[in-house]
Amino acid sequence: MKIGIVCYPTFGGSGVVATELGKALADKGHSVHFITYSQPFRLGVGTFSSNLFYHEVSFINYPLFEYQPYESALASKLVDVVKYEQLDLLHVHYAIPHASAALMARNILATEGIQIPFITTLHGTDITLVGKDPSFGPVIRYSLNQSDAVTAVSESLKRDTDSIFRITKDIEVIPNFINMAEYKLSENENKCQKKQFAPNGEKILIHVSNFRKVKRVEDVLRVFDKVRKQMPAKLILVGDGPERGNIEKLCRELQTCGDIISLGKINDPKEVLSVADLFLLPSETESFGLAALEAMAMGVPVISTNTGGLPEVNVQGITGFLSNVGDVDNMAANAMRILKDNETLKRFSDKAREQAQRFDISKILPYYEELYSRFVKDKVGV
Ligand code: GMT
Repeated sequence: MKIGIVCYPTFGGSGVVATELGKALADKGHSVHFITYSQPFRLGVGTFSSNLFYHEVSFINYPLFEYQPYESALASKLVDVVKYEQLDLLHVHYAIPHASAALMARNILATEGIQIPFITTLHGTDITLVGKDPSFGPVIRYSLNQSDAVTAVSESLKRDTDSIFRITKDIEVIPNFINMAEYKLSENENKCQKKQFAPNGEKILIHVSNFRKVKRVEDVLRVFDKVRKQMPAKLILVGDGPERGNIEKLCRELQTCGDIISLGKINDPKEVLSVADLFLLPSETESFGLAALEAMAMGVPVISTNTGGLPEVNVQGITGFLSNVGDVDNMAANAMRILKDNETLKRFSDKAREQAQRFDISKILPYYEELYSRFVKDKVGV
């Protein structure tokens, strides 16, 4: 099949899922065309594939445009790529504004006798945070109802979408995935070593996110502060974003900066995850929590909140623990329950990896291929 994938290229779970899906489809022989405003950051990571293509959406800079009309530029680019690359299907990740741009492209192409189905995958904030704002509501509802299929990355997101948008389209759940084969680093492959971060054998806690308010990174620092008062520990922060200033202020207040290592944005956090003992994800809301799954795949247990789709990924008392949003005391106590001795830590670590296996790409990719084949009946396979 020839598949067009639209996603956000920047750091964030939806772009990661879209890119990893594209790479896996390319490995199976499909031609995959990414259409977005800059190259998705994970596209260059891993092996090169002659089945992967990238088409940049460009637009003219005109003084009248205080806000760039990206949706129109994207729709026009989609029309162009579908026509000239003879795509069979478009798969758009994150509803805003990708679903409405795909709808516009489909309608334009129909006037020229070209039929192009489009599938919309919902990732979370496109529904639960930004999407439900009245400034977007009617367009999202309409473009979801007009999509040939709509998928959500968790049961929780499906429920949220149903209750917020009451769309008529049936939403299918296809959970996020991970390529477990890539989460086994051999000694010489791994440039990270525990002693680089924890020279005296301290336990290593880690948080990976885009440091937006929804991630509650301040809670990460508060949990770490409580753990560090009970055992020698270090905290690795991976990522960057709008909350950085507040985090720096808080670490000074708590006097923990000396034990916090901020690594900034990292394209692929596997290596650094491999040295961590515990992953912290105290988000306000999380449709799935791909960052937690990536940690679990590396055998790192998770302390998270119990919101959104997190209970579908992190299993209470088995792969980690889940607490109410903001309950940093409970999160710190749970962290201590895991870190208290190496035997317990090993048990949680093994179970985390075992749970991550359930989301291996080999189990999830067939759901997408089956979905595509429903709309590209005469072109099933490569
Ligand atoms: O969490 C973010 O801020 C990024 C966001 C995105 O769209 O990239 O992540 C969402 O999609 C991920 C992939 O499906 C999910 O794993 C995240 O849970 C979800 N984030 C939220 O729901 C807050």
